[in-house]
Amino acid sequence: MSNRTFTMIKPDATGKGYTGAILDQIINAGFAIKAMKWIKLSAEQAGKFYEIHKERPFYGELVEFMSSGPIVAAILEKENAVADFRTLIGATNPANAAEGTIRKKYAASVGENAVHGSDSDENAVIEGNFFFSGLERF
Ligand code: RTP
Ligand code: MG
Repeated sequence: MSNRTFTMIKPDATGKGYTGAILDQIINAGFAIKAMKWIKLSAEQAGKFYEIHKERPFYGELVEFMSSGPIVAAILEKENAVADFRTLIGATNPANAAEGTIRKKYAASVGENAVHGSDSDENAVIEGNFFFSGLERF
């Protein structure tokens, strides 16, 4: 069990002005920010990040959405980071997300669901390496 995960605040949430509130909730839940950047992905970059989903029916929509506006990408540290962060963000579909979770509070739909959280320790490392060089993290 690793102590790091990777997150993105997605374009729906940055566009609605929720970035500060979401970062606040993440920090208040005990996660330390070990790297962070504000960037806009090209469709090609978003497609590469989500390559694992390329056979899924929503892939095209997902790539278009994730390249539609700025995102915040970050590496987070906490004990049991991957599982605890997924609990903090709630179910993929905000309609099914628990009360108080980030997706319940800030997400509009299953497609535009405010935040990403890595689903395994292995993917947390892969995803963090996609966005950050060794110089940009500690
Ligand atoms: P994420 O990777 O963003 O943290 O979300 P997740 O693990 O909860 O969900 P995942 O199955 O990995 O799906 C990745 C993202 O694809 C979009 N999606 N759209 N239209 C749909 O039915 C659908 N299903 C998934 C969501 O933005 C989801 O977060
Ligand atoms: Mg996922």
